[in-house]
Amino acid sequence: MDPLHTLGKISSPDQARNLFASKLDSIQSAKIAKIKHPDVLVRIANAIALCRPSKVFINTGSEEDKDVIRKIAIEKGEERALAMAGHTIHFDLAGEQGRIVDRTYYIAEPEDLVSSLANRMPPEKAAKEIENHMSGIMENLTMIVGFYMRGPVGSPAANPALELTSSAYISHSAELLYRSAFDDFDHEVAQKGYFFTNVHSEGLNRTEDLPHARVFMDRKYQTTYAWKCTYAGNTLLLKKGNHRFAVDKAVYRNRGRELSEHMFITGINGPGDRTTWCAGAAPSGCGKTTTAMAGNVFIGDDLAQMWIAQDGSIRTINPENGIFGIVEGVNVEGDPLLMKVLRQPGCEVIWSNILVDENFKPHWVGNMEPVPEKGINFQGEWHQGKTNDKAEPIPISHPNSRCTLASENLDNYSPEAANPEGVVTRIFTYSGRDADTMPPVWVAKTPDAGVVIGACIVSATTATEVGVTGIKRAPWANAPFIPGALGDYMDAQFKFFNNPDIKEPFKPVIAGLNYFLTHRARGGDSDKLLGEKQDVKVWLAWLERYAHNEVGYLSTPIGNLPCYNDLTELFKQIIDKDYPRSLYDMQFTLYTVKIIQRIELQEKAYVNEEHLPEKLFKILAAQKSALLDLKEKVGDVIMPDYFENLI
Ligand code: SPV
Ligand code: MN
Repeated sequence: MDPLHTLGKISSPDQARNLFASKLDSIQSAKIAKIKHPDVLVRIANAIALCRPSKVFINTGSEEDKDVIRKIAIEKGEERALAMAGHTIHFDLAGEQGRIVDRTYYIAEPEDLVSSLANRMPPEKAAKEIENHMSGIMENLTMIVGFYMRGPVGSPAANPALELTSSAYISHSAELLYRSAFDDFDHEVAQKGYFFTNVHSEGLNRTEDLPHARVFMDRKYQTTYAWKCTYAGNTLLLKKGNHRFAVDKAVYRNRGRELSEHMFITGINGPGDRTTWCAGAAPSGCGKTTTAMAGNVFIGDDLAQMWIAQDGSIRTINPENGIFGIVEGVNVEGDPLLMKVLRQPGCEVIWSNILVDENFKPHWVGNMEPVPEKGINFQGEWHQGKTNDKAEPIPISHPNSRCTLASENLDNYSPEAANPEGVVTRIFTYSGRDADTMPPVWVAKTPDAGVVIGACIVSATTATEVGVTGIKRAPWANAPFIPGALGDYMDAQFKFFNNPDIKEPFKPVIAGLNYFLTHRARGGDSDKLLGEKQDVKVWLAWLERYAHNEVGYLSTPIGNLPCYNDLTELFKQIIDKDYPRSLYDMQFTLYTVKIIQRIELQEKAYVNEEHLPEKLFKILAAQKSALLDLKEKVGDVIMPDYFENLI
């Protein structure tokens, strides 16, 4: 049962055209007349019939249309102009500063296997909810209809998607983050045989409606519904809503041949003219944008879709072409190129949930700039020293405040981002927020061990989900977006990275990264990080050399670690820094008891999952037993020189 069709009751392109004739003015009618695919017309018409907008605007992605959208956003008050030309601010309600996981559901039949992390609702009940909340929700509002490709037009991994929303802010964001593809849409849908549909309305955009806000995702009909909310993670479902459908496609339709990941894509320059491409996963709010920008050439900071090409290489595309990035901690030291876009004139930026001062300039936590006395932020009026009802200081910006911009503004944006054939990707990294256990970088000895690194990411929780705190497991940093059983997803990872179609010299290098180790975890007495933000450039450079067999390594039970001499050379060459042996020893000493505890945490948690490949437990057991042997032989704490002496 397809709720959109059931509620909209439009079944044929003729019925759809009749509805357009009664709802659209002559200019919009002329635009929609160019779209011929019957399924696309019927889908749009059903959304109109359900939401009953007072006007419909067809967005062709032209400069003229984009201007109209920008103007509506300002007129409605969804965005306000800032001092810098092209910059605007959008505030979400104070109670909706992240994804509303508790109000997010998959529409699923009782027999469907759905992620154990997610809420679910049967189609009939979901249709009732949609009917109750979305019928007529766009009365007095304009529905903006956008046609997008998630990925370069013509790419085997790209997916067509409709974004139907009454929010000009969401439509404006979609224009910055995705490829508007009005002219190619019919053809792409005909080629692929499917498209995704997203229907959203902010309704009256009131705090009192937030308890009734919902996000629904229908995997069968590849349609999302969102109402009474505005945060882009809940409403711009082209992003994580459609990412979930792309995960389904990889896991259930193209298992072993395709992946859809919560990963950045960045190019690392090596000796000569070489660029080696790297895709890396990190949970939301763990510095993924910063790591992405630490490469030499940038493709994406959030999502990656990959497949195995005819030549035996793994190719990757970014379904997006913009950044919806967390701004907390973004500053000239760590993120000079991003700061240029944010602080120098000439770029279009939508800010959200930061502080705007009386000169209409945006400010945020961790920007290393002077803090203004007062302004307006995510919770309303703000002044220095302001506290909340629990007497806690209110920060100038919310930890999940964001900037939205098109990647073409970035000096290091690669033209390869537009290549439908994707980039040949050799390196895959997995990182979390791990203060006390794993070293800054380690490489899996086999593809299977690499899959297990992804399965075992742990992270302190971050501000991207409303109401979640503490430490949690973050499998592949993708778990919130895996619609089916985690075991099916894991099986797809094993099958992909072991696929015999991947040929030399394209075999993947799969690594763990962790730059959140603290002094305290290594015998010190502060929670300061070991090393600095920019060191990540060195870890990436070392992986780049490793991928080309240009460095040696220490072989340990958790994987291969860098040798001290290679790192000293790279620290000097890449960031002009001395790298003391004492720091190396702190970073790369293995604390066997801690690592074993970490393995046991994973074993305990995974035992309860359905469909789980046995391989995971075998690999974890083998690592554990090797660590126990070492502990027996050498002791709990194993310094790198132990492994150096084995070479
Ligand atoms: C994330 O939280 O991982 C994001 C933003 O990239 S959201 O759209 O909320 O998913
Ligand atoms: Mn993300």
